[in-house]
Amino acid sequence: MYSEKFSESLKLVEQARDKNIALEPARMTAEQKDTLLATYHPDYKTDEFEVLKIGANKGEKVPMELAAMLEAKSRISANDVDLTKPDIDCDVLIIGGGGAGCSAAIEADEAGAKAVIVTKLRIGDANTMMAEGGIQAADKENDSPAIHFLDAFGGGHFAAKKELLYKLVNNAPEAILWLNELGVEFDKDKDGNMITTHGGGTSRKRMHAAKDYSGAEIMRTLRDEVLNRKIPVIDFTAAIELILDENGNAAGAVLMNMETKDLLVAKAKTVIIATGGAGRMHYQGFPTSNHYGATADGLVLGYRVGAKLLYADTLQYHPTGAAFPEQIFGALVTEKVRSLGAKLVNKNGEVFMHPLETRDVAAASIIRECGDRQNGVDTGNGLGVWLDTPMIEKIGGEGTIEKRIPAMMRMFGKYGIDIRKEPILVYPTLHYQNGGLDINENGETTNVKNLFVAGEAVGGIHGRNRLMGNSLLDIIVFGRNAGTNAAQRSKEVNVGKLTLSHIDKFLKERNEAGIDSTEVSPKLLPNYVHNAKEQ
Ligand code: MEZ
Repeated sequence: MYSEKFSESLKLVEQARDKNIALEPARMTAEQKDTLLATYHPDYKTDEFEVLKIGANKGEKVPMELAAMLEAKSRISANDVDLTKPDIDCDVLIIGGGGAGCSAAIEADEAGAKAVIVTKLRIGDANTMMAEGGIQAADKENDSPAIHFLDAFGGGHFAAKKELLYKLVNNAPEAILWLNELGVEFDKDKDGNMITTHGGGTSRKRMHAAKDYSGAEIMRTLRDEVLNRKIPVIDFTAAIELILDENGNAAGAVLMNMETKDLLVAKAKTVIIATGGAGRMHYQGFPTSNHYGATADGLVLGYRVGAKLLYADTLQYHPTGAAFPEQIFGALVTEKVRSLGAKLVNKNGEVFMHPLETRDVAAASIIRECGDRQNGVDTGNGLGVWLDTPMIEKIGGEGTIEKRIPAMMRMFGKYGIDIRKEPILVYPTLHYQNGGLDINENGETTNVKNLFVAGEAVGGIHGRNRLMGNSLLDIIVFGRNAGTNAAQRSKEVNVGKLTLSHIDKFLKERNEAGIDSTEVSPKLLPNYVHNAKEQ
C-alpha cells in the first residue's frame, strides 16, 4: 500500500503502461555504455578505492573497506595454537557451507577423500540460498556453449580468464543434469522440458529456474546430499587463519568457535576456500542483497598466505534492490521480473532504458536517472525508480506472477503491496564480488600449492561484470571441479611440518610499509551498531 505522496507518480506510470508495454527501447551502443559506466558506476569512483601497500597485489586498487581487511592484523599470533596436536585431520578441508562448498564436498567424498566442511554460520547460510532468478546453461537446440561464452565474455567486458569461462559454459549442461538427478525441482512444462527465460545480456533463453527461489532450491538439495553422505559439517566455526607447511603449501586452518572463541587446529592435505562474497562490507554505503556472513573472509585468508587476487576492484550492484518499504531495503528483486516483461520506469512514467541491459549498465542507468537526471522517486529513505510489475500479468496473462515469481509477490505482499496491480520501487544494491582469488582451471590458486578456491571467492571467471545465472552455475561447476581435483591431489600429498610463520612475515611487511591500523581480520560478521536513540 503506497501513501498519498506516491499517488501522482503512480498515476503517470499507470497511464503510460499500455504504451510502455508496446515500446521497444533501443539497446545502448558500446560507446554509450562506456561513457555511462565511467560517469555513474560505483566501480569508477576513484576516491572510494585504496592502493594496496603490501601483499601479492601491492600497487593495485581495491575498495577501501577491503584494503583495510587485507592489510589488517591476524586475529591470532603464531604461538596461540599448538600445531603439533591437530583437532581435525582430513584430506580436504572445505571452508564454507554454501553451494560451492557443498558441491566440492560431494565430489571430494565421491572421489573417496575424507572431506570436512567448516562454516562460521550453519550449512546453507550463504548467498546461494539468496539467489532467485535462475542458473544458465546452453542446453536447448538453438543454443550452444560457444554462444553462452560470447554472451558472458562480452558482458564481462572481455576480461574473463578464457580457460575458466570455457570450463564454465562447457560444463553447464551437465551441471543442470547433475542437479536434476540430485532432486532440484526445476520449472518444467507439461512434457517435462525445462522452461528457460532470458537474463540481462543473454542472446538465448537459457535461464533454468525453480520459480524465483532457484538458489534456495539448489541449496536445499546440496545440503541434503551432504548430510545424506554423512560428510562431517562443523557449524558456527570460522576459519581465521590458514596454516601452511614448511614447504609453503596449504595444510589446514586455525578455526574459531563463534560462541566460545575456542581455537581448533585443522590439518588437511588440501584446503578449499568457498567462503562466498562481500555484500556485508557495504562498499560505498550500499545496502546489500547478501546473507549475513558475506564479509570477504576467503580473500583475506588467501591474501595473507600470499595468494593473488584478480579484479578485486570490481563489484556488482544488482540494478533492482528493493528501495521501498524500508524494512526490505536492499533485498533482491530478481532480474526474472524483467525477464518476464516488467520495465523500469522513472517518476514521470517514462521508460528510460532497455530492461535487459547487462547489470553494470542497468545499475549505472538507474543511478543516472535518480541523480543527474532528477527523475527518481523520493521513497522517504532515498531514491528509486519504478519496476512496473503489472506489465507481467498484461503480457503473460493473469496468474503469471503467482506462478513464476511467488516469492516476490509474497515479499511485497507482506507490506500491503500487490505487485500484480502496483509497481515496485527499486535502486541498485550490492550483490556480487566480481573479483577474488586467482585460480587455474583445476581450481587451485596460481601461487599457493594445495590451496583451491570455488564460488564467489574466485576472481576471473566472469571478468569485470557477471551475467545473471552464471553464479549459481559457477558454484556448481567450479565447486565440483575443486572437490574432484583437491581429492585427487590429496592422494599425492605428504604434509610437511605445520607452521604459522606467515603471520609474522605479514606483520613485518605491514611495519615496513608503515601500516599501523589496529584492525584485525577476517571480519567474520558485519559490525552493525545498535542505535538506542532510534528506539
Ligand atoms: O545470478 C544472479 O545473481 C541472480 C540469479 C540474481 C537474480 O536476479 O535473481
